[in-house]
Amino acid sequence: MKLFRITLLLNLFFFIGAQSFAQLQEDYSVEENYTKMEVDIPMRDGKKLHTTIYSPIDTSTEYPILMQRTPYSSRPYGEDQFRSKIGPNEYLMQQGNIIVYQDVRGRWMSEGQYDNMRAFIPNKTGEQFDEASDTYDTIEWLINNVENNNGRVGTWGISYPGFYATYSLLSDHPALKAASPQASIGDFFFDDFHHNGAYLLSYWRATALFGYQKDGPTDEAWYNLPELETQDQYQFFLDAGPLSNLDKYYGEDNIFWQQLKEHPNYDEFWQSRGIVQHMKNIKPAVMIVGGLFDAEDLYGPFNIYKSIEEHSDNYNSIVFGPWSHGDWARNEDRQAVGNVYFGDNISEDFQENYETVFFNHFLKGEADGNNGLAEAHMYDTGERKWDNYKAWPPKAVEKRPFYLGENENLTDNPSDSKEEFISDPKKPVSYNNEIKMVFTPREYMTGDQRFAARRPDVLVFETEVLEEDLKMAGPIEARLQVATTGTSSDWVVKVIDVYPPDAEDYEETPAHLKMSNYHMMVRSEVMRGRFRNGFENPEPFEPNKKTAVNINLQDINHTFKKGHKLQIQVQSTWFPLIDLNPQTYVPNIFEAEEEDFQKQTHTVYGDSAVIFSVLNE
Ligand code: PG9
Repeated sequence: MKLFRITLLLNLFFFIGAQSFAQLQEDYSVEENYTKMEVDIPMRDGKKLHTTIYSPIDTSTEYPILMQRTPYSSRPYGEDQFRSKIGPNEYLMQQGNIIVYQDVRGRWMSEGQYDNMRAFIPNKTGEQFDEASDTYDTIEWLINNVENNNGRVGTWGISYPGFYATYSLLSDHPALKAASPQASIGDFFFDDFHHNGAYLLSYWRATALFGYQKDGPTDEAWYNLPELETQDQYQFFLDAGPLSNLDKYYGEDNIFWQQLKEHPNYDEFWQSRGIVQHMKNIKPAVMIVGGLFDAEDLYGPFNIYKSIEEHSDNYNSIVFGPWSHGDWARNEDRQAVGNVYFGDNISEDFQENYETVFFNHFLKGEADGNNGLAEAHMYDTGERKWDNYKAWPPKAVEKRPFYLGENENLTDNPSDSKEEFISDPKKPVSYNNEIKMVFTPREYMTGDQRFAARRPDVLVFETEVLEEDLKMAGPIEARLQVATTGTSSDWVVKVIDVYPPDAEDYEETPAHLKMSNYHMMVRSEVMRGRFRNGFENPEPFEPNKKTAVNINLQDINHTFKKGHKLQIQVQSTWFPLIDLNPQTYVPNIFEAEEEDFQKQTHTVYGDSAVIFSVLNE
């Protein structure tokens, strides 16, 4: 009984503790509340990694260590230079934690050679290293050299830093008690630079960030993004023609550009750099975070969570909100993605009542998993409210096929109808309806798809106006039956929520647009057809032969409201989000010639289906 009372009091203390920070101190200063130290920590092979340590000035108690390892720099450098905000969020910053940032091997002020998505080496010996051993060696040094630490370490990071947080789970350091990989890259063949084998041309400029090796520790950027003659991204890449014409911007010294060109298939180069397949027997507590409209890393968060769930019995949880890449770490009052508004203070609520509770529980508290948080905290992006599930995907779903029927209807049964369109690489379907040059794509994830629906080379299938809510929770599986007059083709499936005619505009709705009849993208994905039977060994199509092409679209948690319509669009170009498929089979599209790019006629048959996970509440 006594233990129960103590536990109750402790939980009450943390509940009060958390509430006492409900009001953040507006004028909080990192410099007035933290000291800063910069050290070069030696790894087992002797290379030193530059590490910045912020420690609370109040030394009356001990603190856990919260660490982020990053390729994007732990600046500002200099022990008298302070970040304005540190840590995963301002609640954890103001409550007091030891916050550590480290430049990963080969980046910025750290020594060594950089390797994109460095491959994990199981059973390392001697001086063999990877990001797991670098994490282990760093934690070992911190625990033994940083004053006032309580012996518990957490890691966090968004995107590439999220990848290193995921990697930290493989360090096997006993002090690592919690990790929150957020929008973690899982595999560059399915996140960021490729989707199902299609190269994301929209990432081409970002190749500069990761392609060049620096000579030694530096606090100045050693790379530049290519300066282009236009801000019209569609026209720039259309005029550029075959990918080989882009070589003039990146020389042999851009190692990553060479790697992209030399490895068009899912070969050992990419497979060895994926992290998902290593997520087994994980021990630290994990909270995976992602954005349901994250254009960069969706494959990673969902598949890392599912792999841990399948292969480990640790505390493993998932949070997906109505966010674009990294929105949950910002403090916008109104949460919107592109033209679509979802609600107020959604990120701050997550930071205070989820992220802070997770880390406090495992790094300062009981660490028994009884923290009141859900296994799966998933935002319904149609209903605009949070759902808490005991499992993700939820068990109570029915796999319901919607067939691509005649007269552009979604039907409950297959038909022997078929729809044809001409796919012309010289006039590809744009992936968005904007004219600008982007570093990486973002707004299209909720973008209006009416501009595409009105093109003859985009097939549109939709339900009648829904007479009741239709809730989808989980993955979407497109099972297409197609043909082409060519020998190569890409297939894009887009899932769209068609708003009613009386839908109201949001503050975010631009003057040229009306939310009336808005065709909101909910989920989309491409399959480079040559990989339809496997990503390692591409295969041509046989002209005019009916062929199965399956596409797994990432999970959703979305209610198509009564009065809305569910719409599916199918197309074969998506430019310049992805590169152009010549539609003539060539061994490597990075080496395709101008004459390989041919207009072809594609066919979609009426026994094609998109299978949704319909939640029967
Ligand atoms: N995953 C994101 C990214 C990787 C590579 C190039 C551009 C973006 C990120 O780390 O933000």
